[in-house]
Amino acid sequence: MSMIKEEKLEQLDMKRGTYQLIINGQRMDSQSGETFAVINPATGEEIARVAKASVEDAEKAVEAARNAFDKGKWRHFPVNKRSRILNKIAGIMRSRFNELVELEILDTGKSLSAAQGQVMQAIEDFEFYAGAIVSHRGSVNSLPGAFQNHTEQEPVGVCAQIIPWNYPLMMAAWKVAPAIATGCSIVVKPATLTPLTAIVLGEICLEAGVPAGVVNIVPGSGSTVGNYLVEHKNVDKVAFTGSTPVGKGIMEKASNTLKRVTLELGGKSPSLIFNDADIDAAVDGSLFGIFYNSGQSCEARSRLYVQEEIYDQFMEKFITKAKKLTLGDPFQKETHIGAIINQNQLDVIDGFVQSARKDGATIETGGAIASVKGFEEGFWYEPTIISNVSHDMEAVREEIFGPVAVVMKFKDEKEAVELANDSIYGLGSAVWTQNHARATRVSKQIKAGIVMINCPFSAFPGTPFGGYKQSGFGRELCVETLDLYCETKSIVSYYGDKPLNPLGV
Ligand code: TAP
Repeated sequence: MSMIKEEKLEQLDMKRGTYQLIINGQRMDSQSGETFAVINPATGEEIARVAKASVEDAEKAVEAARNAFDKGKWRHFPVNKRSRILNKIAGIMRSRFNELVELEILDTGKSLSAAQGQVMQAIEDFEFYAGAIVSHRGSVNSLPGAFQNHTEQEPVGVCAQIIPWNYPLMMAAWKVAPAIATGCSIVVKPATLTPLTAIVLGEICLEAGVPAGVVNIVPGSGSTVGNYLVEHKNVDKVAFTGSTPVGKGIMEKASNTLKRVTLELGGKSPSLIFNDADIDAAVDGSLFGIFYNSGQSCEARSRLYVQEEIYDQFMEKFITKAKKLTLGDPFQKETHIGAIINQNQLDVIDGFVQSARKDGATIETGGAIASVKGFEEGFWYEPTIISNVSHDMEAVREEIFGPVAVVMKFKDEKEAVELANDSIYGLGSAVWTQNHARATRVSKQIKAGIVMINCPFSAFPGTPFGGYKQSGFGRELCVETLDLYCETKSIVSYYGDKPLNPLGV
C-alpha cells in the first residue's frame, strides 16, 4: 500500500478495529463474533473489517426498532424538533465531509468528483427533509351538514431499508432521512460490499440526538439478514434499492404480511438524440450519462439512439471524447472513471461486451478489462462504445451496470419513441433536441419515471426519482416520499346539535 493511502487510513481512524453494528443506540460486535472484509476495488486491498450481522442480530435490531416506535418518544417529538435533529445530522456530515468522501472512495473505488457530489447530495437530502417534514400535513375535507373530516399522516412503523453498493451513502440518505423525518424507526441493511459510510451515518444520527433504537444498522448478507427483515412480521415496510430480480423476490415475500413496499430497481435508460440537437451538448451529456460512476448507475443512459442525419457526426465526437477519459487513482481530481466494484461485476460487464462482439456488433472503443498503472490488483473496465447492434442483443436489452454504451440509428420521432420504450425497464431517459414542442411531445410518450431534456442530471433533492415498469415503484428524493413512510388516517367527526340515531330505534 502506498504512503498516501497509509496516511488516509490513519486520518480516517480506520484502524481503530472492526466497524460494528449499531443496535438500540449501541455499537456492538455481531452475536457470532464473525466479521467480513471490505475491499478497496481500486487496489484489491482489504481496508477494514466489519461485524457480520446474523439473523440473531437482525432480530435484536427489529426488536429495538419496534420498541422505539411503539414505546419511544421519537414519533411524538414536535415536528420542529425532529426537523432540527435532521439539520444537525446534516451539519455533522458537513463537518466530516472529507472523511465521508475518502471513506466512500476507499469503499467503492469511485472517482473523487463523483464521491464529493454524492456525499454533498446525501447532506442536502437531510436538509431537504428537515424542511419538507415541517409542512407535511394531512387535509381537511368538506362533508355535508355537521360532519367533518380531517386526515393525519402517521408514520408507518418499523421500516427495513436495503441499500445497494453503487451509491452507498447517497442511497442510505435517500431512505434514512425521509423515514426518520416522519417518525418511523428503521433497520438499515447496507450492501456487504460497501457498508462503511452507512455505519458512520448511523453513528452520526446517534450523535445528533436521534434516540436509541430509532436507527439500527445491520451489515450482513442479503440472502440471510435482508431476507429475514423482509419476512419479519414486526417490520411494517420494506424500502429496497437494488436489482430487479432481487426486488421481485422481495415483493413476493413481503406479500405474506402485506408490508408496504417501495422498490427502486434496475434500468436500461435511453438517450434520444435528434437531428436538431446541440450536438456538442448531447455528446458531453451522453458521456456523463453512461460513464459517470463507471456506468454503475441505475439510471445510466446506456442505450443511445441517434437520428440518422447526424449519426456520423455525433459518433465521431462521442468516440473521440470517450477515448480521452482517464482511468486512474480515484483520489486524483483528473481521474474521470473509477474502478468497478469487484471481479464478479467486471466479468459480468466483459461477458456482455464479448457476447455483443460475437453477435457481430462493432466495438468502437474500449471493449476490454483495463490495467491501470499502480492499481494492477484493482478492477477496471475500459469506457466502451458499441455500435452496429440489433435490438434483440443481450447488450441492448440487459442492464450491464458498467461503462458500456450501445448506439443505434433511428429515422424519425415515432421510431425513436418505439425503440426507447422497447424495454422491460422504465427508469431514466434523455431527450436531446432544440425543438421545444418535440421535447414536450416525446417526453410525454416515453414510459419512464424520469425524462432529462437537454440535461445530463436527474437527481436533485426535491425531484421525484423512481421507475415505471420493471424499474420498480414508489418515488424517492421528493416530498411524496414522506407519504410513502406514512399511513393516512381519516378522522370523521360529527358536531350536530342533536345526537344521531341512524337505525331509528
Ligand atoms: P442487489 O444484488 O439486488 O443487492 C441490493 C441489496 O439487496 C444489497 O444490500 C443486497 O445484500 C440485498 N439483497 C440481496 N439479496 C437479497 C434478498 N434475497 N433479500 C433481501 N435483500 C437482498 O443489487 P446491487 O448489485 O447491490 O445493486 C445494483 C442494482 O441496484 C442494479 O440493478 C441497479 O440498477 C440497482 N439500483 C437502482 C437504483 C434506483 S434508484 N432505481 C439505485 C441504485 C441501484 P448483499 O449485497 O449484502 O448480499
